[in-house]
Amino acid sequence: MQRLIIVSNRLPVKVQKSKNQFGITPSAGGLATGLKSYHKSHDSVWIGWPGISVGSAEDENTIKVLLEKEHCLPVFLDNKMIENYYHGFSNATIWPLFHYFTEYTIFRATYWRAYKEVNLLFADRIIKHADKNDTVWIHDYQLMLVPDIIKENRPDLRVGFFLHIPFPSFEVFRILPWREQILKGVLGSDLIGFHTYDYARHFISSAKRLLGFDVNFNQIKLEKRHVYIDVFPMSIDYEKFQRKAYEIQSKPIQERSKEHQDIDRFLLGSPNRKLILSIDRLDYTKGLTVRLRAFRHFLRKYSEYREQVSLVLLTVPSRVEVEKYQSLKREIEELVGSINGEFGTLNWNPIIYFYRSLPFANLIELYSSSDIALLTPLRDGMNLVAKEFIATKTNHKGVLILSDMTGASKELGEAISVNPYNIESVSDAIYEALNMSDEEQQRTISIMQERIKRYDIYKWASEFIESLGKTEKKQAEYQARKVSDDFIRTLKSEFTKAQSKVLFLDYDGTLQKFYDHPKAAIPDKELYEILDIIASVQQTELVLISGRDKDTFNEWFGDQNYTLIAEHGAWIKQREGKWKERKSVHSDWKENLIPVLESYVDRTPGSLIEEKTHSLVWHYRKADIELGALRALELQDDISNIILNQDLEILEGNKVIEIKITGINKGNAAFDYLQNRNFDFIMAIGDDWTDEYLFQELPITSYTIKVGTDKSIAKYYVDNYKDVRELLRTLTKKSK
Ligand code: GDG
Repeated sequence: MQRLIIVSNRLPVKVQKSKNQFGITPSAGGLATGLKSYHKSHDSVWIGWPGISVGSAEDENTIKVLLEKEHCLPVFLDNKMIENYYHGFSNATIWPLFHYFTEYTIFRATYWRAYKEVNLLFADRIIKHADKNDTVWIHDYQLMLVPDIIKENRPDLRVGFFLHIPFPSFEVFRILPWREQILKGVLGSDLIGFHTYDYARHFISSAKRLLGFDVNFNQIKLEKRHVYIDVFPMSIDYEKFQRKAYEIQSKPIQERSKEHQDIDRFLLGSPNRKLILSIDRLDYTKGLTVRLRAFRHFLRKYSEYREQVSLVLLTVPSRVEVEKYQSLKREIEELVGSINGEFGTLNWNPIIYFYRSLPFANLIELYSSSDIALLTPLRDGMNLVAKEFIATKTNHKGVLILSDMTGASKELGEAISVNPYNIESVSDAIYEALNMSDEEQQRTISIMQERIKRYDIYKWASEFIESLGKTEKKQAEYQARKVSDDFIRTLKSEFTKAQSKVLFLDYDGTLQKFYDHPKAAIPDKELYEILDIIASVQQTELVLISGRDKDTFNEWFGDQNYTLIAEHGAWIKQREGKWKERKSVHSDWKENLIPVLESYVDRTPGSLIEEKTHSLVWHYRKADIELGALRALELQDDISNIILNQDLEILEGNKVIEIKITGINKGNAAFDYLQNRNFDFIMAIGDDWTDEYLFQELPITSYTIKVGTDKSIAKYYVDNYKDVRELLRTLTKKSK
């Protein structure tokens, strides 16, 4: 049975030591809750750091046994690793950079080394533990190298990755000195999930620009497989929050907790009292100081609300070892003191400040008693607090003020949306929230509740796992047609047996790799050797069939013993023969088109024009990848009008746009070639879609092979030009 292996930096349970005894308590975190049902039903295991450093093997063993009952497997980290991998690379490099706090980002080689080391440790634990074909779901920014290590060592495992924080724009991501390694690490996955479309498109853009991969909608095309990118906005256990809110509110006042009674007493202290709630981990990304300044501005601007409104500021201790977090705490406390000092009275504190974590029940009491939630992070991957606040509003009364820099703002469009940096607009939003009619509150809360209820944490988890399953089916289709050792053996035996054989081979991308400039793709010694051997086999015709111009082809292969078909079939040179034009044409049409193409070269740095007898080609392989693709579309649109009624057509190749005479393609060139000849072995290999014409025209019994992972009508696939060379070499190798 396929199992699910969940991997995150921290396990869903906490290990603690008291009175020399280890004990475990479940963690109430969203991820742990959401995956609980999977964790139980799929005989799954959760791999992660138990949150405690122990010195002895004996202690480690005790913890291991304790965790086994919870289906958890610990990865033990020593203090040095925690310092450099966790506080260092994860929280002082990736965390600030991915949240756009470049000025807080620390780049240190020791951090990077520890990150690699710990990622290897996690991967090693997974690899050793996983059974064949298990599914592995890796979480978050601490483990971005793990997917690739797993894929390299255990290609049988299905790997999913989810990033819980934002993925920054390419312009920010490119700052990271280890950017390529991080991207490559994550791309080891079959499916990569993000909270929002923006994060997904930033990731895709970085993969395209930094690693040069082609992208088709939400698929990144790696050489050997496709990686799927999708959006799964994480949610909460809606029922759990709502149930607890009902339970708390239905209790008679005298039976409520002491904290809840304190809140009740405070609200009843004055007839129109309102409570604004702010809950976050104490983190600079949450925008706590700007939020406090906005609240101060509100009290100054709308002074009639003094003594009517209090802000409950719950900040949860986080990363207390990091200096930045300590100084932020001091700054917040100074601001709270200064605001309370400026406006407070004997009966009223504008800000009620807590620096601690509250038990779940107290948290729900706060949510359900508050009138407004003021959540204004400067950047936040999602922000689950916003969804939790909405879920507890059982009477449909309450207003959410939400920063438009959070992932949650994409889903909660009915909230009052603010730019957290704009103090004036945040303070006006507080005013607007205080004056919102009951009907409007009811309307907006109900809509948001419906949405969160429908796509709750269980749905989120199951959608991800389901999508991961689907990626496997798509990959399987390609893998099933991949050239295998068995197939090569059959091919070789058919080739040897055959009396009369022909091989149609494309050049660029098939026999040779792509270069920035087409002229640079000169055939190398190894290639000549392979081709010469094939051409020398008795009763064998080798046909190089390419979009290349005839002069270049002639220069490279004119003296060789092969047939050459150039310019997609416009020219043919039989072996030892002369070049013949298959369709003679005038070339006046080029005069009109060259200036158009030149204007594209001027506006697209790195692009260039190539002139062939029957066509004009605009190459953009060296141009900025996104600008090139955009201009390619623009160019096709521009030219389609000019070439109307001119017997011309547009071909879109691999990073090229070619305008050529119609009625000529590799398919009809090969078809003509086969006329009046009798071959009992036909093979064709090609990499781009101009080769599809060729595959299509060949007799059904031919062996057609596609290079790369794109869709094709060819019967078989190989990964790259190196595999093609290897295949050709094997075909002609003498059997021992
Ligand atoms: C990261 C991303 C993304 C808070 N105070 C108490 C308490 N909490 C709970 C809340 C909520 C969770 O902590 C906080 O989640 P957030 O989503 O708001 O923020 P991060 O911790 O920064 O989480 C974030 C998230 O991952 C998930 O992908 O949304 O963007 O930064 O569940 O309820 N829980 C208890 N007492 C408290 O005092 N019991």
